[in-house]
Amino acid sequence: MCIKRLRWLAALLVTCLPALSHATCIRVLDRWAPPSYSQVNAAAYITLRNDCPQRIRLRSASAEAVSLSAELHTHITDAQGIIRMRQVKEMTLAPGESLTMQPGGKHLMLMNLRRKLADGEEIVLTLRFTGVPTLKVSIPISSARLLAHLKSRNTPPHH
Ligand SMILES: [Cu+2]
Repeated sequence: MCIKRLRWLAALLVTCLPALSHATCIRVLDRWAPPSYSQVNAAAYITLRNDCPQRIRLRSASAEAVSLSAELHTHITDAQGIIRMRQVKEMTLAPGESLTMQPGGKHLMLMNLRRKLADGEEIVLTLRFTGVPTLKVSIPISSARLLAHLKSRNTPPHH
């Protein structure tokens, strides 16, 4: 296939994509964040499902009302076996795939909080993607979810 035809195809795709990609084809399956107590930064966890026909890339997040910036983070185990947080450029979701954020795994990091995040309140996070429109997600601040997570970690596995 010649380059010209490829260009034409690409132009056609760009023209058609907005019609295909709709905000509702990204589903929010779960969302929560622990209270911040006195921390400078706080984590937030969202589980997304990609019901769109194309691969989706989560590129950035923000929560202007409560933090100066937000970053996409994951955890890695370094050469010394120590688990550390790492910023990532993006999180990708193939069609039909879910992206689960959870403590110890992928998460959104709210950097330099403007104020404390109190149990029971909701904050709004803005998620920006490549491929689908920007999504605003309301995140409940929940100490119960944090406790449930800590409890599940301390429960020995059943056989
Ligand atoms: Cu982090």
